[in-house]
Amino acid sequence: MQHQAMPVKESIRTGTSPETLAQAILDNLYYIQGRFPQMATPNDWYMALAYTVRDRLLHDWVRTIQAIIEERSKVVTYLSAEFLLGPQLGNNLLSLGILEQARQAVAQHGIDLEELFLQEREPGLGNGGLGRLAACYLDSLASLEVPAIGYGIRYEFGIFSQEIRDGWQVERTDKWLEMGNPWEICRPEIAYQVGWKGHTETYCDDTGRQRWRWVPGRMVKGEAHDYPVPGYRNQTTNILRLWKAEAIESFDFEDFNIGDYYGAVKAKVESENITKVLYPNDEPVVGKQLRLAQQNFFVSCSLQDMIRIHLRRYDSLDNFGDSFAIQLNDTHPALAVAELMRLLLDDHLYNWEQAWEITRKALAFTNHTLLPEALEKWPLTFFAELLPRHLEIIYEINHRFLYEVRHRYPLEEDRIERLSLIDESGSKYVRMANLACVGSHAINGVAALHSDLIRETLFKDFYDLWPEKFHNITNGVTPRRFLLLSNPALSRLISRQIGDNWITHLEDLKRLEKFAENLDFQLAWRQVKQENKQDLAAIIREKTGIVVDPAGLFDIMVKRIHEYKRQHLKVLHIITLYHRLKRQPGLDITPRTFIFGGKAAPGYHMAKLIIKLINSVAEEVNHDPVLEGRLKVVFCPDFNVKKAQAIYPAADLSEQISMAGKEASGTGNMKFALNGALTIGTLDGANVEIREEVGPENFFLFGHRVEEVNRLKAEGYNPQHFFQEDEELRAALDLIRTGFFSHGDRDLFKPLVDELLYRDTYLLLADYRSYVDRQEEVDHIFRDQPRWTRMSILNAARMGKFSSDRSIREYCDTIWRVKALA
Ligand code: NBG
Repeated sequence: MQHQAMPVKESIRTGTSPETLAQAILDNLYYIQGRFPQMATPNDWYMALAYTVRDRLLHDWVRTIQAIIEERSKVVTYLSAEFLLGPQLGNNLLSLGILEQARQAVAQHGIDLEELFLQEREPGLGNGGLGRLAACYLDSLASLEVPAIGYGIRYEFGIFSQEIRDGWQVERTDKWLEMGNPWEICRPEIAYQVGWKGHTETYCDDTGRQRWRWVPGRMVKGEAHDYPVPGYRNQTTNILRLWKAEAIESFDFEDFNIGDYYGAVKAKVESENITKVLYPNDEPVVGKQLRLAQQNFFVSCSLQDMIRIHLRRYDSLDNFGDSFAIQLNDTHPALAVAELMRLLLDDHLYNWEQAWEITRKALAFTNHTLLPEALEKWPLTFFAELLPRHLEIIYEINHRFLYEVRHRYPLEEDRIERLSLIDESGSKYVRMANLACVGSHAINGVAALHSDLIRETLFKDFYDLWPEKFHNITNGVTPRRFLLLSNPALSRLISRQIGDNWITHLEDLKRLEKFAENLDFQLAWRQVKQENKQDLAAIIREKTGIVVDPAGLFDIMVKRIHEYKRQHLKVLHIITLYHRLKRQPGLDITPRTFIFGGKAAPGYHMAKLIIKLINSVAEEVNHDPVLEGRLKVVFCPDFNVKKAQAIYPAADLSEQISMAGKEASGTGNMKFALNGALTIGTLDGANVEIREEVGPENFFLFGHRVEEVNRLKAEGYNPQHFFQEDEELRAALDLIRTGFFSHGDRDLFKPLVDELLYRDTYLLLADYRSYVDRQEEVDHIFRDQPRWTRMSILNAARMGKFSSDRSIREYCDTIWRVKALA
């Protein structure tokens, strides 16, 4: 043993020097993983490091929780069925400010930190934008030192992982917990019972008042699993609390005693199924019992938990609405309106008026979609079967609400029908969005255009009633994960130029503007982009075998596959360029790599066909010798947060090409621009504000705007008109139609081509010409590298508004009435 004097001895659990970390890692390897270094697998080392990081987070966590309880500050609770967290290790190291120390510490054991990053299985507990937004908001809440709890579901299987076989998407279950999960802390003592099915009864309470009681047919237990959510270098750590369903008794002993062993276990399995799997649709599907059970489950656990916390701080629930600001992330947690009423009325014996006041004061609602088909509604029959007491409460809310409406708008039966919480137009449904609107004190959209459109269309009747309830809060993304962590080279360059205050005050990036023309800075900027493109090219080669040239333009479209997002418009552009080169091989065009990524809902056939089309076009284009490699098409399989972090930094061009009026906001658009990509896009969602911020001269705009889309549709839009008029468009569609990309099979893509030729719901044909022409300009400007670089720098420099810190500040000021400490 060596006996060297150490200057000040750091605690092995909290110390942050490379030496202490190295020792702590060894300790955890030994005492948690039960391994010697000689025997340890990369996963063992990853786990040992992760536990080392977790120890340091817990230290801050305990302090934060004490502060919440003792200072009685108002707590924000974000209710969301999805949190798309992405890998935790890198982000947590950055938040603690010990990334470099950790690198050195593992190096002392002969290990490369990057290798350990690769071990991590990301918690993919979300579908796309909505779930990732929730994760960005948790990051900002902690970074702004706002006490907050995220409440959600601990799915055993997150979003499926995607494989491509013969060009088609194949789904595989995401066994993210398989290798253990070092980040979560299971808290069996924080558990609540949740009922479903059964019947309701009335009785008289001690004061002689009539009361209701729900006698559930089934009960399940929700157990808390906590994740630390650290703020950026500020010693604040908030909580993400995810609920796991557990059977209350392991066995039904009665069944067991009469010998029905399997029957007894079945009930246990059924209860635990509630949190088995995330529904892989980015838009809701009607009629899935289990999904309603999931929503009820996590909403009830979360509200019971808030009530427990509240009663530790105060004697009564009278001021519940002052101690929690509860945000409903879309309609998935909208049952909270009925459940909070139920808890207050039935369990805590409030009268209706008091309970209603408390409920409305506490709840606020964010809408995330304009697609009318995506508005969640539940068939009345099975709602009644699953949640009989909630339905009674919803009827009562509706009764009182419609009474008010009738008073204001006598004889307007149409309006009343539209506002009703129950859809009675055909088969009956419970309308979750209406429930959320009535039960909340605030309703917001997620980008300026989207908020205008919900006022004018989706929720017009509610807006007429309560204009003061409506707000806009434009989405944002966290600069910590999406610049600092995922683009370290650009971050270093920026910080060298303007200091590192931008990490928590993104508007500081403005100071880069004055270097936009500086040739040295431009050169360095380009070099970083080039290296990022090389890194992505290496990943593409490894995952797909396709070799791409990082010198060409990287033109990227990554997001869920959906017709309204129009990945197939991008394909029509690629086919057009291909066709031009086939006819004129000598044509001088800018070499481009087109990169796609994104998952299709497993039951969404058209979206899956679009993936097949992309891969079929790739096969032809990538192998055609006439092109001499000038065009390459890549479908990057299994787009997730980890891949996203490598993709955004490598983009030259960001594709944001949805039909105007359909994309609520988009957040990928912000992540691209923040990393210096230029956008080609329609006036949709947050594109409108991005263009305003970066300046129209630094944004490639195309396509019909919302009013024009509406006009076209009102006039009886006919895609044939555009098809006949435009020779290149005809050629592109004909190549698909005649089986050129499907080995002569004319049927394969027929559903897709027919949709475009005879309906074209999302106006691809109407926007095609302006899109292709704008792309010409992109080609042109890309050749002028100083000009392109200048535009790229200005894009990044003007992204300050799109930090999720700004969004969270706005929520705090206008909706939650909570003070951000930082
Ligand atoms: C999505 C929208 C996006 C938006 C995110 C986050 C749903 C239901 N909506 O445009 O499609 O950026 O929400 O607000 O997933």
